[in-house]
Amino acid sequence: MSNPASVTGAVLDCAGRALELSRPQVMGVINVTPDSFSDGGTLYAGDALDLDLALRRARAMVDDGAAILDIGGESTRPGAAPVTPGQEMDRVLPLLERIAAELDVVISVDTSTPDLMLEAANRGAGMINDVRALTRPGALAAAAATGLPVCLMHMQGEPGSMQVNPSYGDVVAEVVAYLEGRVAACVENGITTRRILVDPGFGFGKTVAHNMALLAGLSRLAERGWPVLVGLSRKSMIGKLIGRDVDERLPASLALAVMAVERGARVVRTHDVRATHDALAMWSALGETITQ
Ligand code: 7PJ
Repeated sequence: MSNPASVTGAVLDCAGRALELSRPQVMGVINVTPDSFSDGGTLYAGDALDLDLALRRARAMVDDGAAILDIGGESTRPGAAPVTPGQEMDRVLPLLERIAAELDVVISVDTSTPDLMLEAANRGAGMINDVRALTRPGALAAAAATGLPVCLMHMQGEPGSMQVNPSYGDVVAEVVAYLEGRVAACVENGITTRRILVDPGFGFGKTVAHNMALLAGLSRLAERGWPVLVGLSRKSMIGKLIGRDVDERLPASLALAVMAVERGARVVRTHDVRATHDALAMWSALGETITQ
């Protein structure tokens, strides 16, 4: 499990759906929050989530090539209002049920809340994506009980304050060591490495320099053998580096996605599924051409 070849051939069992990781896959972001940073509120009519609109958005992402849809009901944007477990479940579960009933796709739930992990698994989720890497009390046990694959993300600090003064010695080494520790905690709790993905957590308690060092050194994480997921789509590092507003960050996001895949990432989390799918399809096509 510690060489990249094991990732190349990896297939994740996501509640009976096989997720093939021999080529990079696209995870489409669906935020059911009134306040997420790049698309918050776009699925809302006033205070209420427009389920039909959200389902149309989900269907379009599947048609555009998303292998996974990631539904999140908590905004982790610094300064976002905290959400209670009950609110989070009320936001996520109705849409999850509709998608599970109507679309053929792996549904990931972007949550740190143990009760939501369990309930989502009962209603058709195929993956758990936790930006807190199962550190909330009860999260390891809940994720283990679901039997689903889990994505463990690195974050320094907590969302509210993580961007205040992020600091590292060797950021790549520290992120790899942290994720190693979380993988070990998972294994101790009965989550086998075949169910684990890891994510360096771009933008979560990191300066632009930290993010770029992590991207440049991403292969050091990929070499550990766990499938690597990355979220770079529209992130503020792009704004800081080249001065683009959030709705002007697609070209830079595509470049970052390809650079990440080149360094071993196998799942790319994005708001822009069609464009990201096409960019990664070109990457895969070149690989196939070279090996012919
Ligand atoms: C990430 C995420 C990420 C994973 C968010 C945003 C902020 N989950 N959830 N990785 N980002 N695994 O979409 O920009 O980078 S929320």
